[in-house]
Amino acid sequence: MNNTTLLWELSEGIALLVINRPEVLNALNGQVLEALEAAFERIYTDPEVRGVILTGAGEKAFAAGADIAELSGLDALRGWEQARRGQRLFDRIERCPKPVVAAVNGYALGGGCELAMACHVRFAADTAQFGQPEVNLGLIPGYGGTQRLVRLVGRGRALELLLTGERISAERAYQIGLVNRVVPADRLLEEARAFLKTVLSKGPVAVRLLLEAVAAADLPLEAGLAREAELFGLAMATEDFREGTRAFMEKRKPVFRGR
Ligand code: DAK
Repeated sequence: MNNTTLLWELSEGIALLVINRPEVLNALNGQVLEALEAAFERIYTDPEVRGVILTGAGEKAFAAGADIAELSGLDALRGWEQARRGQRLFDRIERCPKPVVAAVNGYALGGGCELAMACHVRFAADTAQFGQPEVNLGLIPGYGGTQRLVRLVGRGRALELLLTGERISAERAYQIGLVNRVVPADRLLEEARAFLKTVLSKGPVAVRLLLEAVAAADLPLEAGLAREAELFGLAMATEDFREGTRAFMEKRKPVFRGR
């Protein structure tokens, strides 16, 4: 399913999605968003896809934000519509039943940083830079940045980034909890793949239930705990759980079947 603005490669159950507009630092225009919508439609439904890596083409950028040329032509109503559409897409990425890793290979600014934050985990090249520079354009984030950044790094640090629009290094992003790992740029995809392979070696149903349970961490604690208990009960009803416990007692590796 190759589209020139979003490249797709499936290997060993891992879909590698590459935002492909390097001439404008992979700025997110309507075409990229549309291609991402189609890609996640497939990711949700295709059993061959078990995990996802999202990255940007070239060495400079993951995505340097929304396409400013396209953005400048929007009126209030179109802006609101686009915000809701983008938020739905980013929400779909965050709620994806298969693990999604952002491999941040360069600038992740504005909408690019928001896109990375919608992924389940973020690996950054040591050359990557992060920021929410919307304020420099007289804007505020419109793809969930004010909400996800606060949840990831805390209100004070989020406000520092949002109010100044300043860019921070991968190392600083790691210190404040914005990224999970910083790795040498030439090892980024390898490390993201190795992480996903580890996850994919676990019980597939448990992985899916974990993603669902952690998504409930946005609910009030009591509701989140109730969701955890339901999903825990569901896990106990699976063949994978019986196989996992039996394999432990028989001192062998489990063979999970995903049911
Ligand atoms: N959009 C369009 N083109 C971009 C771009 C962008 N975001 N970022 C870079 N480019 C283009 C440049 O214009 C340049 O094109 P040419 O001049 O070669 O034709 C080319 O990419 C290379 O960029 P530079 O020459 O500037 O490269 P440098 O290495 O010198 O600088 C930089 C790299 C990342 C520091 C710089 O390019 C830069 O500051 N870029 C803009 C960063 C930024 O402000 N991003 C936008 C943040 S605001 C919405 C929801 C969300 C959003 C918007 C709407 N709705 C719901 C409607 C999100 C908004 C944002 O993301």
